[in-house]
Amino acid sequence: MMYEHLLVETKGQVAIVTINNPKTLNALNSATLTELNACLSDIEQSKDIRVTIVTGSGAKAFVAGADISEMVNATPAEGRAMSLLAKETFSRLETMPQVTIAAVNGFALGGGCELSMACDIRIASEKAVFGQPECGLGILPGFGGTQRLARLIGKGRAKELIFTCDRIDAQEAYRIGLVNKVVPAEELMDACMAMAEKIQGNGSYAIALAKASIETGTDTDLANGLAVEATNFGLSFATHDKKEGMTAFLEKRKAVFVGE
Ligand code: DAK
Repeated sequence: MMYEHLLVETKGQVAIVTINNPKTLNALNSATLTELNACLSDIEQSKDIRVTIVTGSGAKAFVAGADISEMVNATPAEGRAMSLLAKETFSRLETMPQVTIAAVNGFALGGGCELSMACDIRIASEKAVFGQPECGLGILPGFGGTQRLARLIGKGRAKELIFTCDRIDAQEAYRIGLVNKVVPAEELMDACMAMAEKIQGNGSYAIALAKASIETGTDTDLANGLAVEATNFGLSFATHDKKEGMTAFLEKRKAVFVGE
């Protein structure tokens, strides 16, 4: 499928989705969000893709936020429509069975920071810059930032970042737990691919169940989260991969997983 605002490439079982709006530092307008949603929906259906890497085109920006020129004159109804579209798109990153990695190559501001937070894992170039500048524009984070940032780094730090609109560099983002890893800019995609390969070597059905358990569990209390885990754990016992993984261990060989 061809897109106007995205570049999509596959390398083996890894899909690389690049937001490609270079004139606006990859800002997210409605058309881009619509395409991203469609693209993720396709990937979600694919049995061949195990990991999706989301990144931004060029050396400067991951995504510099929602497109301010589109928002400036938007009506409340348009704002709501955009919010619903973004909610669907960002939630898809969390509910799709594939693992999602944000390769944060530069500015990840506002909606860009929020997009990275909707991914399962964030790997940042040392040139990456994070921030939630919305309150400086008279709005608040609206693509999940008030929720996902607080869950990732805690309420106190999330409030500080959102209220001050401070920008932080990759090392600070690492220190506060916003990103998983920081690497030199030129090594970013290799680092993401290396992690994708590690993930690919494990049972993808089990990973999907673990992802779903973590996502559901962090939105509920411990008792319910443990109940979800128990159900999914039981489900994994119905898979070929569970039998293969354990048999391979006992036979001292490498497991050959099929993803079911
Ligand atoms: N939108 C539109 N254009 C943008 C943009 C953006 N977010 N960010 C950059 N650009 C454009 C600039 O206007 C400029 O265009 P030209 O002047 O060349 O035509 C071009 O990209 C290059 O940017 P700069 O000239 O500014 O480059 P600098 O190196 O000087 O600065 C920067 C880079 C990233 C620090 C700066 O561009 C910047 O501060 N950008 C804006 C960052 C920002 O405030 N982002 C947050 C936007 S608020 C919603 C839910 C959520 C949201 C919205 C709606 N609903 C539920 C409806 C989310 C809101 C946000 O994300």
